[in-house]
Amino acid sequence: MVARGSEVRPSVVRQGSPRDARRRGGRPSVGRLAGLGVGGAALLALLSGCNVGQTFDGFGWPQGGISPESHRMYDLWIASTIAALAVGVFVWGLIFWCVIRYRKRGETLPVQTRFNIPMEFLYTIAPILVVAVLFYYTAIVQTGVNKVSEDPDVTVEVVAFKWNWQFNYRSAPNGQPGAETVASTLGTTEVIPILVLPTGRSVLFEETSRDVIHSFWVPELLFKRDVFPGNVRNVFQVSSLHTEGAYVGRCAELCGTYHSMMNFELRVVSPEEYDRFIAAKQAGQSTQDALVSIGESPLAQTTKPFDTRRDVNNFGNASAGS
Ligand SMILES: [Cu+2]
Repeated sequence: MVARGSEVRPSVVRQGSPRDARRRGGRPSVGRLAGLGVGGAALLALLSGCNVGQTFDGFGWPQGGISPESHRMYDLWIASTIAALAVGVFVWGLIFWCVIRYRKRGETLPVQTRFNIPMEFLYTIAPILVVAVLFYYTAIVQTGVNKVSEDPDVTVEVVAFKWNWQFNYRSAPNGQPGAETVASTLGTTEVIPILVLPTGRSVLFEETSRDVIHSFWVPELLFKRDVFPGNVRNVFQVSSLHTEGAYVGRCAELCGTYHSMMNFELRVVSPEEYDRFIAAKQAGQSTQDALVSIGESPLAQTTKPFDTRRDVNNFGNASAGS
């Protein structure tokens, strides 16, 4: 008679086998080592606290960012990565433990375990718990980052077009009485547009596109939002910017030939300098002159205009003119 798989009970499970002796003898098993690894990683994360991101170079993200929202997203990113690593180390441990512990030793089938209810319950519930915890914190951070107030300190209209940007400083958010553009900065082929913003004030970004879908992205904000043409007006807000400096901005949506060169610069200055910059713009100065008037560099520090390589040869001028 041929025995069914679940009925096979090879001799390896007998009491007093050499393996049992090893187990009792205190030599760490592979499973125990895997457990130690997971515990060690968790302990490392706990001990290192906020520095764990710094230790591992932000796990691929710019470290920290320049707004409270970016800090919250950064912390979520680091915590999620640590959770994923812990699960990964645990699973790798299990895999290697199985590979070594149950490697082929002869022609006898190992114990066939089926319908192990506690085990099946565990590997159904555990992933649901992991996803539920990640979802909970993601929902909290996302809601915070998407929060838009009625009365921001600064409102900027971001206008995207192939392949540049215009920034309109508005007196109030769109739709509110008296909302109008008080100053404007336009990027050109020769000049990178510089978006000047103050520290310590909330900033509302209102986005609109002249042609196709673009995406407004400042890596140091750890945030990007698509810019749509037509009636859709995407908005987002940062509650403050805390570090003065020059930060590159990019388009993060493939929008055409020069998409990769569609850059701008975010220049974060003190509130007093910002007020003087806007006043200078309103007095009729160019963006570059207004920047010089507040002691800032007139041209972008983090990127430069792209070479369009459009000259007479590109258009076959010789033949066109004949
Ligand atoms: Cu674009």
